[in-house]
Amino acid sequence: MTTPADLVTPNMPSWCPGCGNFGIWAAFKNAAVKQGWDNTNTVITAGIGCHGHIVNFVKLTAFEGLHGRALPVASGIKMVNHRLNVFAFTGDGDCLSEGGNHFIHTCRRNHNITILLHNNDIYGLTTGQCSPTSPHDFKTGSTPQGNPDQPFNVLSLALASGATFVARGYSGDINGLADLIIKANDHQGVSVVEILQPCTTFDKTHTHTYFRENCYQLPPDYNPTNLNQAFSKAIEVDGTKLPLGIFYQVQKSTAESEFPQISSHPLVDTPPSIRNINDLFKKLR
Ligand SMILES: Cc1ncc(C[n+]2csc(CCOP(=O)(O)OP(=O)(O)O)c2C)c(N)n1
Ligand code: SF4
Repeated sequence: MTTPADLVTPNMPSWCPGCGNFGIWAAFKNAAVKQGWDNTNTVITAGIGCHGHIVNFVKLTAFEGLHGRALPVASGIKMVNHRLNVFAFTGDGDCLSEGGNHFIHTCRRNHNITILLHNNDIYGLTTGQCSPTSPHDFKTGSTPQGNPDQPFNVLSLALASGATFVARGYSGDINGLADLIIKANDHQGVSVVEILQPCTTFDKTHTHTYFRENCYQLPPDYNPTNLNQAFSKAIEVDGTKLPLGIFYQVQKSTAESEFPQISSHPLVDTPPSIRNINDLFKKLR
């Protein structure tokens, strides 16, 4: 059993007032309490950015990797001990700029990890430059005359890369987001949860009011096993409307189940053995 007190650290969040990271933090902790995630069964990783500070505010075993490296660290942990729940907290800059290559291959390989992609359409920590999800023409510190580039669509990129669970939540809907995080973690395979969040300091357009007015839930009769429909919904252009929920979910073999060395038991349970590898080196020379 995990109680809210078990997750408390001595550090107070350093995020700006109203930042969407507060909602993601609350939703994750609620999910952890509900599911009993603690240091015996769960590890979190993060990249560099305001989002990555979350590792300081949740008392779980954590590793904050280099910029863009939240996902390879998470998949490495899962490969070594697949008994653990592994969450990767990453940002739109972290995951899709420096970490873009890792993102597509983590999805393709179907590592059984949960990716929580904080999408605030901007580089928050470095004071508000354009990110790969900043809209075209968006004015930021690095694009005072408007963003000349087109943004990635996170969900269709995840779908095209082979992710087996693709969802979108909103940081201001704490209960809905906690529920989505639990479903993503229950999924066997890679789960991508794009979380829409405002950066209250550097983006005066995508505010909580904007998200509240424009987000809506996918209808109850939506079929998440249909890839074509998932793509259509992901790229849907209906004014500024943004669907939330599970866009796609199918079952496929995970990366961890594909390796005979670890499919039956975690690598950490394999005792180290000393072998003479001189013959092997001679063969390779
Ligand atoms: C290799 C490298 N390049 C650039 C940086 C500078 N840097 C730190 S955080 C960041 C962007 C973070 O944006 P995002 O991932 O969207 O996170 P946010 O701060 O918005 O949560 C950048 C470019 C860095 N730390 N390392
Ligand atoms: S700069 Fe933006 S993303 Fe970073 S803490 Fe402040 S509001 Fe949040």
